[in-house]
Amino acid sequence: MSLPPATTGPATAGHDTTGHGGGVHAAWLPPEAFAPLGSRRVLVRGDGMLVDTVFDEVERACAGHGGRADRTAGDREVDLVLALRDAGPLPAPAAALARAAGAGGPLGAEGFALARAEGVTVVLADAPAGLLYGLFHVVRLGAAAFEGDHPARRHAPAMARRMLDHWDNVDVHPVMGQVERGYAGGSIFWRAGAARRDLDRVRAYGRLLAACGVNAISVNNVNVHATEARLLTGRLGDVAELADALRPYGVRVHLSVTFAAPVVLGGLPTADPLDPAVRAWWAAATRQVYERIPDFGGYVVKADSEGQPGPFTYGRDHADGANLLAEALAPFGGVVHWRAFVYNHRQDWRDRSTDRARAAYDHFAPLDGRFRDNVVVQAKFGPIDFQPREPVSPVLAAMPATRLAVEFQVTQEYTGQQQHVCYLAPCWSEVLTFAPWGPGGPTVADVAAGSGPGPATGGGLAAVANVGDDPFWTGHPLAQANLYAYGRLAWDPGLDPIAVLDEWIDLTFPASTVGDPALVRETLHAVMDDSWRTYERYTAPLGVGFMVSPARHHYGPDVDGYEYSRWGTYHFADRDGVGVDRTRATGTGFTGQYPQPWSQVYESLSDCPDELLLFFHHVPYGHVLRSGSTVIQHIYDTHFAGVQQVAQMRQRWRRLAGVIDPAVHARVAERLDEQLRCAIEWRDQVNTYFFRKSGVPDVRGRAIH
Ligand code: GCV
Repeated sequence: MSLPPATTGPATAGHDTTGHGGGVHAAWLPPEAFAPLGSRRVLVRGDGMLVDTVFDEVERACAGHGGRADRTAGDREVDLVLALRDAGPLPAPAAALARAAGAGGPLGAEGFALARAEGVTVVLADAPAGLLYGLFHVVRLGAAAFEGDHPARRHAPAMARRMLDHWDNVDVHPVMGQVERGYAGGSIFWRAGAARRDLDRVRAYGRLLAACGVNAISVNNVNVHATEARLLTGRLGDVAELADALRPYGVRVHLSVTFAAPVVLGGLPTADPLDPAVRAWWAAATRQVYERIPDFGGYVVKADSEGQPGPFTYGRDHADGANLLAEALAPFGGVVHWRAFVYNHRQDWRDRSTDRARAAYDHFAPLDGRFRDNVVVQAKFGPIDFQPREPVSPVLAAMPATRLAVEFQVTQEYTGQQQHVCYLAPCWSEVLTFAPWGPGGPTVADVAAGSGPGPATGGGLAAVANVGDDPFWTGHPLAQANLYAYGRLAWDPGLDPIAVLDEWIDLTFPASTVGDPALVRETLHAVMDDSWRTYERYTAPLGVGFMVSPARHHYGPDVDGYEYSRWGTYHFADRDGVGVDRTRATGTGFTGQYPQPWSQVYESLSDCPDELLLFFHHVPYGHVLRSGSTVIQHIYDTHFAGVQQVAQMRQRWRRLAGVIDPAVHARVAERLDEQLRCAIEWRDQVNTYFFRKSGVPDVRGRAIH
């Protein structure tokens, strides 16, 4: 197998605006990150495609850093052994260490154990994927992997499936472009109706994904248009090529399909899920997919949502629809990810009874227990739509007999569109560690992992991807950290997001490549640690959400942008107050979708957490928050503070000039200028809007227009 370029190789021709002299930024796998491993004597033992990948990685690292890579056990001394448990005898003392590491039962399909004693580090796995993850763990540990003794420690992913959904279109969509909600250039898979066939780049992507723990991707947009529909049949070869490129990194390919496929591709008069001809069509189409891609992951479906076809057309429900596809996939071990993002997007803003937040629960909770085992109901983390702050979706606590996946958005649609620094791992960590049945009980991560209160196996995590053909992968170089952190939290949701950021910093900015490693670390923490909360401060206040500009595709402020639109109404501000009454007592009743204690906490004006107050309650501007501030003063204060923080971020970043790669520095500096401009616009529009509505002056007398 040939490895993708380490950092700036031939695959990247035409992408070079990085100043690296040849291509795509290496992200968290620069050659220098392999120095500790590559300068050692390494033995790789075992067979299989992924073990070959491990060996190739080791061989290349050793070639670059003076070490030695072996595949056969001899009498030669070794520093590191990466071995499958059944790979045959190992040299002492690795053999004894491997016995210790392996004690305690099977390590699983992706797990590994690591131990170190007498100057030898051993990574042991039962299956090739485990060895691959073990290798990248050693890379992450860096020099520490070869220092002192390490008692045997077992590692295994919390979630079996750790997936990224690309919203990439094959054709350039007239409104949404090549990548829907893409902020990093074009697609790495498709260009203007054709497969790009830049398979080196795809392999490099697979390698990055394996190194952070992602093991599945869906390669096209959930809004499936005419050309994209054909990926399932006539253009399956394009998907197979991607699957071939990603397989050596343990990444399985999934496909978004249209529910209307039997009609639009098969020429049938109906796509009714209970129609025998429709079932036969899906069975045959799916069989052909598996003939071509034997390890195909399955389908992703957005049905009866924002204009996509679905079972409602035939008077059927989502369980009927999902089970149809699941039945076709079952013989091959595939799964269908059926999205719970279903709501009425043709609402009348005058109608106060319709609440978009209620929709997913209202549609799906009654169907609990009706889905086949290989259906994963995929719910966005919050009840609305990836806002910077939302409560956890009540669907996640309402379907104990259904496999549930939590969906995040790594692409920053509502969080600054990769123009703004917004490190999202703290947000995801809050969601994953949230306990829907009360503190101390099972968490959202437990539900996704299958260790929640119900009998269902977990559906894992899914997230909308943020990469494109941009030389930095993600447009904003610091947005790479979001992709890395997503994979790491899917592997272990208990990780501290700031510790994950440290991992990313160590890998992406190895000490040997920067002028002042301590300054780099300190600056990146100063700029990134709190950047999600900073973003929250200068945008929509107190959980109200959605004050974004529709005209600019959800970028920048427009307080009333969605207030009178068919997509839903979000803040209800008038001269007296602001917020959405979602209580049972006087509002839409949404609080009743939560189990206790949250149902009561959110219902109660005094117990509701400040950051979600306006999501659940309509309150007067003078309402005193738990923080002691009034709502109106909080709006003013946070907006002034948010802008100040962005100005400080920009100031801090300037100190890295000449210390890090100039291309990275310049790109981030340019985006921080834009972030400051945009934050000022947010501050002034939001503050002015609420000042004009309420007539309440800022107690600190700052400029409001
Ligand atoms: C792919 C939001 C986005 C849409 C997206 C949709 C979804 O509404 O703005 O672009 O469509 O979510 O998640 O399906």
